[in-house]
Amino acid sequence: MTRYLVALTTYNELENLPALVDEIFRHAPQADVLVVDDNSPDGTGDWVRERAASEPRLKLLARPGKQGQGSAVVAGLRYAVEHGYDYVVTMDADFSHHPRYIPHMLQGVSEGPQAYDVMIGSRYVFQGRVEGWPWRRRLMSRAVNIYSRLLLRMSTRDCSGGFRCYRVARLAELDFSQLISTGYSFHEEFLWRVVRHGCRVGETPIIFVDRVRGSSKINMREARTALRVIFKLGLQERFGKR
Ligand SMILES: Nc1nc2c(ncn2[C@@H]2O[C@H](COP(=O)(O)OP(=O)(O)OP(=O)(O)O)[C@@H](O)[C@H]2O)c(=O)[nH]1
Ligand SMILES: [Mg+2]
Repeated sequence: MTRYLVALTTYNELENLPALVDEIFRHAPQADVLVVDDNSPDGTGDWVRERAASEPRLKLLARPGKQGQGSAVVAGLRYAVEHGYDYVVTMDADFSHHPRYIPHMLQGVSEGPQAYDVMIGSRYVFQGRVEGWPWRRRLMSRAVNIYSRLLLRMSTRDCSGGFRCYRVARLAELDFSQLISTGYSFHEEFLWRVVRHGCRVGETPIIFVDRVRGSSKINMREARTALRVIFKLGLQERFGKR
């Protein structure tokens, strides 16, 4: 039997998570849902624990404190490898990544001889877009994508989004300990590593909607760190050993 995992990263997402988990099960009833929570002060982890008591498809990976979104995604990917899943979807838990796209993303990595190893829910391909962001945020995201594509020599349109679906057998071939990102540059770095490893990457359009509930966890310090890490990887891309 094919096994699917949807891995969510949460830090204070109690306002979003209950409805999101229901919606994921509505669109992907065959999947398990893993919540990687960093001891959210708002009790997100406690809610998962309670709900998981009556919902065997729901799992909690509780970490002691906030360790960054990137490291939480890695924990979800490792969980998929270690627990024998075939496909894993990673997504934010603030409804910016809508579960209605999951079936199509899974199709992209599982069906036909042309199946991809990685399928990206992409804001920046035809028919994809962002809704609800002020122009400065849009510009920043576009600029970060151009920056990463140039430095890391990647052709993917959306390198910074975290809505992705992976074929777990390919993930199992990778050495996660090589990753240097713990924060937001994880998405660019991991994509760069899977492409270098020879994975086939596809993109399918999504409409990304700014969060309606809860607050953003991104800040200028983390954003600056992300740019620095991508620059460092860019040097490795140009001058480093393969
Ligand atoms: N486990 C864990 N999850 C995190 C951490 N930081 C952010 N997250 C979660 O990762 C997802 C993305 O974070 P957001 O705050 O939405 O960041 P963003 O999407 O880049 O920014 P916005 O568009 O402003 O919402 C959300 O589900 C967060 O709750 C962290 O340190 N640990
Ligand atoms: Mg968000």
